Amino acid sequence: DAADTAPAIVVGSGYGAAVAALRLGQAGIRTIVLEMGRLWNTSGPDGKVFCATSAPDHRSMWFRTRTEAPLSTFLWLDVVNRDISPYPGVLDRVHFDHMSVYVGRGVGGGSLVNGSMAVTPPRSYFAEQFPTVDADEMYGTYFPRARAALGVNTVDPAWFESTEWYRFSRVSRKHAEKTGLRTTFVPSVYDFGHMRREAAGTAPKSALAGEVIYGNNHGKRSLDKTYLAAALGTGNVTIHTLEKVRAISRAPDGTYVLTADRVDETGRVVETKEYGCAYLFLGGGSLGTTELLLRARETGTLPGLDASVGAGWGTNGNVMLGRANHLWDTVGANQSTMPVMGIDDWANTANPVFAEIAPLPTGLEHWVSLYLAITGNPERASFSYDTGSDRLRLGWTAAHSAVSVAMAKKLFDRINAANATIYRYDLFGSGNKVFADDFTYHPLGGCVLGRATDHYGRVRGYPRLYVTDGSLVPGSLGVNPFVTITALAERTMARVLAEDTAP
Ligand code: FAE
Repeated sequence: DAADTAPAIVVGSGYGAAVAALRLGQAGIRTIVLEMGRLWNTSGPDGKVFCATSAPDHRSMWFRTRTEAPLSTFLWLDVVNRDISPYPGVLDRVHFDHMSVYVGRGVGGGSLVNGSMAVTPPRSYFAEQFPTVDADEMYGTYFPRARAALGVNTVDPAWFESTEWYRFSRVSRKHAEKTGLRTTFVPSVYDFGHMRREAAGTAPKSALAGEVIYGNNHGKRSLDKTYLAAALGTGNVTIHTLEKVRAISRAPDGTYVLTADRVDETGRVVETKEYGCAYLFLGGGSLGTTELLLRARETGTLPGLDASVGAGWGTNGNVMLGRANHLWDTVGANQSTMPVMGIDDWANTANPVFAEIAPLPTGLEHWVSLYLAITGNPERASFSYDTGSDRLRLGWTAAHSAVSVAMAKKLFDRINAANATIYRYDLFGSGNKVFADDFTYHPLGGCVLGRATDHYGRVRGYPRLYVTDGSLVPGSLGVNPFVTITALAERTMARVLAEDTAP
């Protein structure tokens, strides 16, 4: 078969990939996007695109026979997970030896499953993580550009104070204030206008119906509705779904050659395709992009890749935990799935933590305050490529996670002491686990900016090969990552289109 060729190819369709696709399309460059997940635009038997979180079916997870939700138990009962039939579902949990990584699968990548929190990092910490990036330019141009294109909005404070749907946040705020800690509102890409209509009963419920990790049927401005819709609107971008790029090599003329497996809905490979392009943009996310480049280096198809490919990976210090409230501190049976508030103790340089006040929508009062803590864990790990199994191994250890736990514990011990409360022991499996330190929502690094690439995401040693996603971030951001990933991709694309594609 003749290879399918285009001037530009983008691997993946998450944040970094979507920015690349839009800006290439606008520049008049014909672009093919290759995404291993499906397009989420058709209704299932229940009339909905995505399944309910409380009754997950085949659509929930990526080729599984049982769901693997982050909170596995409640009152120690395995009431959360369900048997399902294998299917290219929207949420994947990728297991390494001591760390599991949740990622979105489908057109839109992580935007389909995430909590919509659209946070810009504190400038001083951004500058620390990216010493060679012009912070003036980021905060003056690229962060605002990213927020506008993503459709970031904020909850109306008056509505927040009055609605039952955010009682859980107000209770946690009260406890933080009693501890002498600062809380802050967190912007979102969930449409708060829609959410208020949900609450009023005039729009179909999504955030107020428990929907989030297996997709939102309404209200969320995921990438398929923002960047990717605009990319398709240029007429220059085509998206191929259920195609997983397996290998990258370079032809003698310097163009890139990709091998992609197309799977059907049972996961069977039905076709192996070849693609060719002059410009190749990798947006498969921290795991996806790192895997492609490590395999290319180790199998010798791109042997000149930098030795740092695979290094500089971290979890953004993620730890999840629950606190048990007093009987009078009810958190409400009704909880919006979209977090809008965080406890911000990042300025505490001895123990920086930014803790998202997370919902636990069960439809019942349970007195649990749940948090996703982002800790300033300085530990980093590397990926290696295992030739025998053709898989990545990750050097992250339990000792690395223990650093995140110690930081979260320091903060929440203070909160518990100030409020005479205790932790919940029943949420993360049978072992009375308090701190869920074995998974992350925020995989970052693997092809770090300025190390594996130049300071703009151009892969070292390979002209016209670029990284545009979370693998550029050196393991920690201090806040939820997608706004930063989007803004860095905007910066890369502005530079590349100005300098590398000129005739
Ligand atoms: P990503 O969005 O992961 O996209 C990569 C895409 O590439 C995926 O669609 C893959 O299927 C596809 N892909 C990978 N490998 C291949 C291949 N070989 N061939 C073809 N396609 C491939 O990458 N972040 C926030 O800022 N705020 C939040 O509230 C938030 N909540 C989260 C909640 C959950 C449950 C999860 C899982 C994540 C959350 N995140 C949140 C993290 C955020 O979604 C993540 O940082 C970004 O999605 C990463 O963007 P990338 O462009 O790096």
